[in-house]
Amino acid sequence: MSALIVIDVQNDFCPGGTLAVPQGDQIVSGINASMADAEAVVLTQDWHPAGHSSFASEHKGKEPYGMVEMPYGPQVLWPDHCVIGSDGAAFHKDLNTDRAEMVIRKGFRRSIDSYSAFFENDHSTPTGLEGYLRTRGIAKLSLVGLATDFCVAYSAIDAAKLGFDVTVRMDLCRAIDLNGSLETARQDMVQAGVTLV
Ligand code: VGL
Ligand code: ZN
Repeated sequence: MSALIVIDVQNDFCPGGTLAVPQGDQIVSGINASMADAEAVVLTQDWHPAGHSSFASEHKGKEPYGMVEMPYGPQVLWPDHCVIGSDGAAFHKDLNTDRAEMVIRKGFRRSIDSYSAFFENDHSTPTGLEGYLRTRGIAKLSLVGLATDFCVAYSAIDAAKLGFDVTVRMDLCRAIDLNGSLETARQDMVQAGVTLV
């Protein structure tokens, strides 16, 4: 069985949001269309408490898109985004959420970021999505959403490492592209055995 995994199609990642991905809203209608022939649909939602440690505003003298060293490794600092319960954390108004059988929220621990839908950025704290998919007999995943080079790529690579058969629909993703991060993500996904179409 297969599933369509829709990553972080939320207001803050769309034009007008605090961490807007260029053209982030342009994939919404295509994503809705791809739900029609999906066997199962899972949505993910970036979901941070106010004062999350990935926010540049929490680090004196640091600017958004700078770097810090966290106990789990290097971490990009972001503008405040997807704060729990805020309009920015809500799904884009045109995203069809009716087909979603599961919504997985991530990044809700203040001290650790979570790009991947499977593990937090320490690469060991699970979100529970793996167990959900396996217990439903889902082995094949198609990933779409935002942002190609962060949450989509991290999710795709973790899924491939876990043994899922993973395809990323690049036409239904958009990237932040920080210092060549899109090309790096592309190479890392291919290296991990992810199919890019
Ligand atoms: C994301 C940066 C911070 C994403 C989430 O959804 O790609 N990027 N939080
Ligand atoms: Zn985030």
